[in-house]
Amino acid sequence: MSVVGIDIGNENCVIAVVKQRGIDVLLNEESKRETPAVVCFGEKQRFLGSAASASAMMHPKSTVSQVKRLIGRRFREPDVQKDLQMLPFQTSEGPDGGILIHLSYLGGMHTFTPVQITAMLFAHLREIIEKNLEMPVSDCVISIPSYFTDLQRRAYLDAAIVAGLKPLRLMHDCTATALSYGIYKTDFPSSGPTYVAFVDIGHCDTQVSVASFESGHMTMRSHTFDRSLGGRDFDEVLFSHFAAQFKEQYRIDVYSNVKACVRLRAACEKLKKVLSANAEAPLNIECLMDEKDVKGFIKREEFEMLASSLLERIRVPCSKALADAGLTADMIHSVELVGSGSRIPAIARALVSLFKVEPRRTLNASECVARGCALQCAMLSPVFRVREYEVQDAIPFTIGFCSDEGPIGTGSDGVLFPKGQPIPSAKVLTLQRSSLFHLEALYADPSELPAGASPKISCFTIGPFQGFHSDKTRVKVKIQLDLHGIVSVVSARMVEEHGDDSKMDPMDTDCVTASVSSEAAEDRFQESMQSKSSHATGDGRHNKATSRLDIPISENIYGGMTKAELSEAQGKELQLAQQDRAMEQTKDKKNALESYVYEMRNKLFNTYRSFASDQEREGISRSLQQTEDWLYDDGDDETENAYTSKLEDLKKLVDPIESRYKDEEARAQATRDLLKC
Ligand code: ATP
Ligand code: K
Ligand code: MG
Repeated sequence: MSVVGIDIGNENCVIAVVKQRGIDVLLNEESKRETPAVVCFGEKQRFLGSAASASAMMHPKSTVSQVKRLIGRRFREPDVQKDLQMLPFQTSEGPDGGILIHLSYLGGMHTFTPVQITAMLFAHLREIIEKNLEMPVSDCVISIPSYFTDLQRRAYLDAAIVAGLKPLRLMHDCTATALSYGIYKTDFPSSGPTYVAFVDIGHCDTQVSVASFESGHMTMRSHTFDRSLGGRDFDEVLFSHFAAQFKEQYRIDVYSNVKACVRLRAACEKLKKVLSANAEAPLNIECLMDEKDVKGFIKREEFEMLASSLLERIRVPCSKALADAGLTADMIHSVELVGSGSRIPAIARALVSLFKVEPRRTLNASECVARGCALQCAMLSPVFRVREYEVQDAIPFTIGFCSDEGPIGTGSDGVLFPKGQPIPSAKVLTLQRSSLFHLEALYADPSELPAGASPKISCFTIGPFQGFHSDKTRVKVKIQLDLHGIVSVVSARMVEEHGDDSKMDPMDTDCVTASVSSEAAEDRFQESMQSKSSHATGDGRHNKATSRLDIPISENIYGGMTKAELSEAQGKELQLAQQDRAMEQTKDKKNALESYVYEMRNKLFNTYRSFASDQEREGISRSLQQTEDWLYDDGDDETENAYTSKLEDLKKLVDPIESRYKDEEARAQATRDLLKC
């Protein structure tokens, strides 16, 4: 069984696996530790990861990046519209309000959802893992931003499932980072918890969490974020600066040209990285547009000035993380800075003034999330033994429930799982109902949500059922917040205690939480159900007996995929993967033919020279030349069969000569052996 952690970023993906001797980060086909989170569609085939970013410039409109920004979101959200303006591919609103991506592929227009594109990335990563480990892989832990909504979590799971993965847990980025920090640290003071702030600045976002560590145990105290503040926004500052400058200086409007935009953005990202290590940097792009070469130059101070409002904004989620955790800066033991977006030197300076300590970089900034996920996967895997360590995570948004009769929950406001509620958790509600009813899950405090996110989560239909009597029957409903941070109604049961007229509180709730294992919560729920009814027997002589009946539940996830859509997507992904493989095979066959031509031409005039007659040599030479010409002409783009049969034809000509040579070799060897004895 595999023990894998996967971090799909907006820019880079990282895969970590736990092996007997420790955690390894896997290398992709280019021997890189990070794989670009890019999918590119060519005329003939799909390119994934490194291959996709290599072909991006050739097919700018058919290259999809930053799909994590789009998954599980609605087309009309203002933030989505802003993102789409920066992305070169074409999109539209789907029938469910989601996003559809349109691009040209295999000579026609194709439409994909963000879930499908994400699944392609997952499938690519799975292939890298399987090549590395030389075995099939499904179990894994996958990182997600803490601010992902219920729908985004479900969409991510769907994408993983389409790709044939089985996520044991979706884990918040900062929780994974905190785990890879805490599990190795043994020097925490024994008295009281140690508070550490984690600041993760990625390509598109900033996430901050405060965790508390005690020996053998960590608890996430807060999760805060700025969903639209990452490395990309610093690139954008440079982009607008140079776009304006070039308009003035060269009279070109890059905004009017997709390819020029893509190229200038890429150059600005490079420039930003150079500025992290140098006081100034040049920008040169040949033939950016209208056949004009452009040149620019910027000093680090000027960049920092242009980016000053961004630097200021980084402090906002940081102070909020402290406040949400109920701490002040002086109570923080240390600040750990991760995510490659944080490599801009001015960022660390902005944080010092807030936390009053120099942020540290103890962790590997680009790998800690994937490593933490791999560790968590090992902890959840039955085959691996990991040091006893408890991870207690918390949900970032308050979840409430409504029924047809109004809000339900522990308070009057319908809150069931307040922000900070441990993951996983379960609650049992006791309601008085006589027939089918609905329960609606929602985010009870929309002000906590990222701007534009819908507070509606899902609707559960409990029933149909017929109460035990004409008036209301007690219905126990179990609501679960699972390890992924996804909420659902998992069971509903009519319960009646005969001969007991003690009144039950209609809002009676039992709460069960657990830190890592979902089974624990499940077991304790079963226990609490049993202990509640332990006095009941089926024996009629007792004046208390319990009847129970399970009620069917159906769920409607707003904007989610149906089972049918999911399996259609699986089928489609298999078909696309097959197409890619066929294309790869064709390329392999073409390469084989090409190298055979070169190899034989060489051998014909060297190794095989004395084994072929002049006439044979001339004939073969001619065939080799013809094949080469064909390869550069009509044969440039042929079927796998065409290449194979050409190769066979050539082999028929060369084989007699090759076998003469081999016979001679064998004879010579025999002679040598004879002489030896
Ligand atoms: P996200 O977390 O938003 O999903 P991600 O995990 O892919 O994205 P990272 O790989 O952590 O993001 O960071 C990518 C960002 O880091 C990019 O914007 C990139 O330009 C930036 N970056 C990388 N190296 C440097 C550097 N030396 N100086 C400044 N920025 C850098
Ligand atoms: K990453
Ligand atoms: Mg990241």
